[in-house]
Amino acid sequence: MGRTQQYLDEAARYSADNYKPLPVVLERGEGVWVWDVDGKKYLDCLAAYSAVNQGHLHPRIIAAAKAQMKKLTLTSRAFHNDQMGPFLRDLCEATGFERALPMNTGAEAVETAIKMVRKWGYQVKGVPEGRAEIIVCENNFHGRTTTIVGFSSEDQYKEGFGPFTPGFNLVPYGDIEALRQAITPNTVGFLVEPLQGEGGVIVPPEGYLRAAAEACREAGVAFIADEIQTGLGRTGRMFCCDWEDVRPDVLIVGKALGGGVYPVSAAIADRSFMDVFHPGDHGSTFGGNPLGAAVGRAALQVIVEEDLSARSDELGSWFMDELRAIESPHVLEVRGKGLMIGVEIKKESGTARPYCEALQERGILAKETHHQVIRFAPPLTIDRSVLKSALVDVAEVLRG
Ligand code: IF1
Repeated sequence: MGRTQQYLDEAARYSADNYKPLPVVLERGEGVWVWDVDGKKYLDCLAAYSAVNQGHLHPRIIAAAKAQMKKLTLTSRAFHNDQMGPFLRDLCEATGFERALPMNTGAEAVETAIKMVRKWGYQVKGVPEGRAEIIVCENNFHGRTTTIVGFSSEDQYKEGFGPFTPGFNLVPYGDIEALRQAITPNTVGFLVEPLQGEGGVIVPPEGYLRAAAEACREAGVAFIADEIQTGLGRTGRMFCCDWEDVRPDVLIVGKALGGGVYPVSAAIADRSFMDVFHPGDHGSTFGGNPLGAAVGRAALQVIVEEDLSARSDELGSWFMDELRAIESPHVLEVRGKGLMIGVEIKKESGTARPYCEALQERGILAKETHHQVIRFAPPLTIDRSVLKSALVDVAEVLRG
């Protein structure tokens, strides 16, 4: 184990016990590769849960970060800076919306969207003060704040953290009738992942997003797309909603918006929603800071100019076909979109964790989600040749 064990012991001694990482200690990354402290090389098939779509240390993003670090990194929003405006212009142009509110983590952008549609509900839709309802889906994952975990259907995410924020109703994911039934005159929003990541890489039925957006439009309910994990090329389109030509009322982005270098997120909407915010209503110390803005611009440019969505679409569908062709007694289903892929292990074959540990032994880092699913989500810059050679190991592990 060499130096690895030292680091594992130190983390065990000093870190809160809030994760169960694979026993690998990484010290360097480049592109789709990462190296541990003992010099072992791994193919990164998690990409920090889709926060590293552009690959580790993308030269353009690092260069932008280094250049900005020599100038100015943080002013707070008490003053303007010369990076935020250009970043938000690029972000609005890339997404086709009028305005963006920059935050840092995904959860902060989700909270921003919740506050936005509630205030819109009261001030524009006319919902009685304090009565706003937001519909969310079972198996959702939108972050870890107490408001957000309060509407999770995963007991562990809630246990011991109450009391929770009222005004959220759960419906089954993918069930359009259930959504229609759940809408009341006080419903202000429907918050949904266009493809559920943490929930186990759950792809909704074809047409669900379109029908849900239509139901929301008919009822004057904001369709809020959480594209923090599915966005920015991950599923083979710029945004997963693009697969069904759905334009959400509120778009939430994060993770890869920071290019794997810096936390950058945003809630994005037209003025009809965004203009409920007035000076002092909402914000954060780091939101819109010049370093994050410079990094965010470069991160966006890389996704657009290297056409990472097309790579994800082409390589993802090929990789899923190859995974499906593996004759394995343990695989129940291969599913996903683009390079957001889940391989579900049959319960009689145990959980996904041992398969991830076996992959680690072979130099492939993948992570299980919801016990039974191995998630494959490498950086979108990956070459087919690298996926092809990884398939040999994946096939052997799955046939094991
Ligand atoms: C953890 C999960 C993934 C997200 C979506 C909002 C957020 C996330 C769709 C919040 C964050 C991260 C959080 C991290 C592990 C990872 C994760 F397993 F937790 F659910 F990706 F699937 N919306 N997902 O996926 O963004 O505040 O973290 O920046 O909390 O363990 P954040």
